[in-house]
Amino acid sequence: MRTLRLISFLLFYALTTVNSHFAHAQTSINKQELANQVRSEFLHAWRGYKKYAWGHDDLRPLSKSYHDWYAPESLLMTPVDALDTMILMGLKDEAASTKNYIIENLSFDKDIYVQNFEVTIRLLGGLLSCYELTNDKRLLRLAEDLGNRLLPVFDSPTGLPYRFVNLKTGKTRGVETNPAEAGTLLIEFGTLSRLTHRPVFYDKAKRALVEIYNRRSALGLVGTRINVDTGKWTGTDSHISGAIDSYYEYLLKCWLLFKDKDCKRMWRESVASINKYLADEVGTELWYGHADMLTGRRTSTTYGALDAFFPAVLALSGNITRARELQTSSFKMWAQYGIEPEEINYKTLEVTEAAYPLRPEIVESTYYLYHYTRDPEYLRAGKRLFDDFVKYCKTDEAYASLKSVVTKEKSDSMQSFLFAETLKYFYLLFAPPRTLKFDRVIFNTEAHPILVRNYS
Ligand code: DMJ
Repeated sequence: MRTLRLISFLLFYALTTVNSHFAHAQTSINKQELANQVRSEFLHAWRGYKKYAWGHDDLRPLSKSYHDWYAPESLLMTPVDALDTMILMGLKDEAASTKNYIIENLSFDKDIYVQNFEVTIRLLGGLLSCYELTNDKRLLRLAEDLGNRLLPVFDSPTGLPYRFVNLKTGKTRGVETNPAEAGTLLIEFGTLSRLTHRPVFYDKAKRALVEIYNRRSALGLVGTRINVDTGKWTGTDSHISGAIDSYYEYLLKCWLLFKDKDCKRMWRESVASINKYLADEVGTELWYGHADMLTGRRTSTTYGALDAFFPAVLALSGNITRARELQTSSFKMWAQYGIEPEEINYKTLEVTEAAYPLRPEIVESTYYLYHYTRDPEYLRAGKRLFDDFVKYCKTDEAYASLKSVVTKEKSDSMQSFLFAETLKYFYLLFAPPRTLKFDRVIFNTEAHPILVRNYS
């Protein structure tokens, strides 16, 4: 009885915390004004990047210096990731000069080992999206050159990709990978195939996705780590969080983008297993935790900023009810400290990883849910997220990650997905729907929109 009372009290406390943080029942939302505010925050961060880090991968916002992933070389991560957002925001001059800078300065002829997954979602995805938005063939040529240089990753005994490849020599490294890195390539490689009429890109990336799926357990779950040479799992923890997340996203999206029936079947079977073994109903709340892929035994009750992509995927798949329920839980995670931590234990609400690296996923899901439901609740929640985001992460000349959402102490990092994703999804949430026809594109996992075509 005492336990029951305690649970009811905790539930009541949790609900009132979320409700009071996100309660704006009477607040009227001026979408145009909010869209303008997002655009001006984009420019604030972009100016900081240009002033202190121009030509480099990322800005270090506190030390006002820069960071290159493969120093001393730069792959222009921030300009390439930011360009399609500038175009969508109508920042014509900035977009034109950034595009020219990329075309004149971006070269992949470099003796460096790059991480295939990150380079694919940020650079290949960014270049392809900007090619489709501008029709500038030079962007497609850059994308094809990059695609050619990445192809050797797939030359493994299993067809699963190695994690790193040398852009000049084609040598590979990184024999241990995960479903997200192996299975988040087909939107980009598949689009490159369609645009260059070279099936090799589609075929290799699709095989990688299928090879992960083929190794699912009898319960239909995948693990966290897998050996590329042997195809054996080396980590059997199953979840929808980092290292697996976008594998599921691409099963669904590749069905919708390419009308690929294998992807449809793989998505449908996979989501049934996720909902059976990973979903966790706690009182009235819906969460997704961790379980062992072989036994289905619950391994942890954690959920985090990365998991918050899943309401968007559920909504895109047509399951609005479940998407809404899970989004309520994501908002609760955000409300506790007024900004979300990387991970919490949803049973105890204890923060298990306190950082906030400017992640977009909760905003992405808010945008999808608003698109599908037109429920003003999501606009009001989006405004709350945006106000908190500005309040805690803005610096005098840019934006900074948080070391801890509890103390709000900042850290010296501003990843390029701030421009590609976080600010793009905020903008699209408030901007008029004509800014980007939602039904005519599929976003890659870095929020680069790719046109849905009538593929044969
Ligand atoms: C991005 O690079 C992509 O969204 C990826 O799928 C997950 N992590 C970051 C953003 O949080």
